[in-house]
Amino acid sequence: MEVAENGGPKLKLLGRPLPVDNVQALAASGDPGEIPQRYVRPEVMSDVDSAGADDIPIVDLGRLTDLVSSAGEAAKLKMACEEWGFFQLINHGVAEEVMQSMKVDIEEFFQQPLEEKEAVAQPPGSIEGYGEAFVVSEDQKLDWGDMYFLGTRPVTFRNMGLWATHPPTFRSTLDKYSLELKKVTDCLLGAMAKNLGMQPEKFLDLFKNGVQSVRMNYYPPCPHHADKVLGLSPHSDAVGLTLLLQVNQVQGLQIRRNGRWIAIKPIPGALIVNVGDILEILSNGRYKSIEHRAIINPQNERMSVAAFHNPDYAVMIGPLPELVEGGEAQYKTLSFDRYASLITSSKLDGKSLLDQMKLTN
Ligand SMILES: O=C(O)CCC(=O)C(=O)O
Repeated sequence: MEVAENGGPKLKLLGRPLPVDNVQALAASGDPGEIPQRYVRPEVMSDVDSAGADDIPIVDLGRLTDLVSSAGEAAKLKMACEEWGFFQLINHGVAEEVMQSMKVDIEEFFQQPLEEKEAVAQPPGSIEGYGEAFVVSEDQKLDWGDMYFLGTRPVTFRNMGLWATHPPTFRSTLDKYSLELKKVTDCLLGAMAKNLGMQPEKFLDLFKNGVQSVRMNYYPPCPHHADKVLGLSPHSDAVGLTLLLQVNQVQGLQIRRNGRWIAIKPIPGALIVNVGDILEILSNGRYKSIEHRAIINPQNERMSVAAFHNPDYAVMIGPLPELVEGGEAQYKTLSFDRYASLITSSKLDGKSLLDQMKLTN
């Protein structure tokens, strides 16, 4: 286990990016009619399904935790995790002020001049801080977006030198937001455990001291070539559970379903939840971690905040014995360290990490 500057165990870093141009600055300064070839992705408009978005499941957390309505809502959650891997979570109980402050502070952070944001730039070889993710080779295609990635929980994992001091409320806002999302995540994990036929406490224990990290995404508009660039390449999340906040009302998230890309239309105030690779593995494939990507709007910037939740680093990443049920394990079992090292040098590339974990290969 690596040790951080503050003495706590060090955040496992997902990818060690090579330095590339800042996309917000590039979009603001370059000739909008011309974009560097490294951003041009001919595949963006293939396999797009313009219908389908309205079918995405909606789960009501208030109903899920209410004795009278919980059975019906749990059935919706089960269907969402087994058949979609994605759902919108309404009535989640996170106070409107907490959500609103997070949105305002992150907008203000990204609006600062580049030099100010670079005060919290990724140190060389680290994904934490402001910069880009998953750039691992000099000739790889690049995403039309910047990000600001921080470890948020447990608090001993925080690298406070990389927590912005402007806007001045940023640190306390992120602290409150991360705590609220951890509570929502625990609630969902408890309900998922019941749906899987497990003791909620046993399942929650796996995640009790797990790391939460937050990725704040900024996607500049691309007036002439929005149909040729991608804000975030197709990937499934290598983590346990992700909760995504749409910062402004510009759409861009798409999920891959039946071979087609379908758009998610965020419900105002909802959180978008997705099952990550680790939950797919722990559940021995009963829950699905789905590929998704972010597309770019020609006129408007877009921002989102993804909060990733992982099990404790001491937990072995593999199918839980009680969920193999005398059948066959579909995935390998690895220590968290070995699992993290599979991720470390791989760029976002469809489901390649899960494919490496599958035993049927
Ligand atoms: O911006 C989005 O909608 C998607 C973000 C995402 O998938 C991520 O940060 O991993």
